[in-house]
Amino acid sequence: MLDLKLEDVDGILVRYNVALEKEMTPDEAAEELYPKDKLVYPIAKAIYEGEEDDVIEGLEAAIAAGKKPIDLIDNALMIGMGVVTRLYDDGIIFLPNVMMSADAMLAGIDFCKSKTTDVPEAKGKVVCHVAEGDVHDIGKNIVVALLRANGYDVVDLGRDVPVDEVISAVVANKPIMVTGTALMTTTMYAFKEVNDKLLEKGIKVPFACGGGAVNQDFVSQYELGVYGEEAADAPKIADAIVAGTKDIAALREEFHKH
Ligand code: B12
Repeated sequence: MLDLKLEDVDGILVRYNVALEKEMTPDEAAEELYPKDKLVYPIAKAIYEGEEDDVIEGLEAAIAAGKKPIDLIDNALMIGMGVVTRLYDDGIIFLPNVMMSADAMLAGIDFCKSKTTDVPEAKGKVVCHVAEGDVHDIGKNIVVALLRANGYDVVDLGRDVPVDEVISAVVANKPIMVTGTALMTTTMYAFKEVNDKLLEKGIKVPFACGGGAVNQDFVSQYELGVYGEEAADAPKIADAIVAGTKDIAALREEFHKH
């Protein structure tokens, strides 16, 4: 874990609320949002700049300083992606910048995964995918990395996965859980189709869904859906299933976010 105390996290959140002034350049606006932590700052900056080599260099330095690679996904890479998302949502940077940052982020996630050697024995199989029509796969990749780090055997179907391909993979692999990620209001309805086709085949596997487009209310509208807000919820939901909670209503209750 990074040595981020609650006060530090509050500090980061306060910094995210800064009013970005119109006359600022994008780089100046980004500078306002970076965390001050000496190890996290260069990683967040490299994500914003889309510099993959610098992301890896920053991660190597943090690991050399004793940080756990898997924790750096949430505590460093995600902070950089948070800066990019904020600047994009505020119209300060545009799609080409976001694409470069996303690639740097994905390279960082891969690097952290490759450095995670203390993988426990497999607890069960999980099938992961991004909804049909949706290419946003950063969140899904974090879900996959955290599930693997927590001892799950993951069948990663990738992004923009046709509904029927999800069903075939579930039939072939008999997972303890399926995950879905959707970041667009146009793609999230594929989850309902996955749900219905699984039920048609009599398969009642918990279907954990997350991603910016969906919320608790939406995911609870289909029988197998269990909403997870954070990627870190995915291994927790899987652990609950392995521990014996197979009932969807009980899982929803346990992972309900108020
Ligand atoms: C990065 C990004 C891109 C990148 C994606 C790169 C990639 N490889 O993923 C690129 C540049 C390619 C892109 C393209 C597009 N994008 Co875009 N993109 C974004 C952006 C800025 C950030 C998304 C992101 O990665 N967030 C960080 C990740 C980590 O978050 P996350 O996936 O939600 O995951 C977190 C949780 O949700 C959770 N989670 C996720 N999945 C799961 C699953 C389970 C089981 C659990 C428990 C948890 C969980 O874990 C993570 C945190 O711990 C958002 C803006 C925003 N505000 O979200 C727009 C956004 C998603 N994009 C948008 C759009 C419209 C597009 C384009 C159509 C743009 C265009 N005009 O071409 C295309 C999409 C093409 C397509 N068919 O998909 C819109 C969607 C609007 C909508 N409501 O539908 C957004 C919201 C921007 C906006 N405000 O308009 N985009």
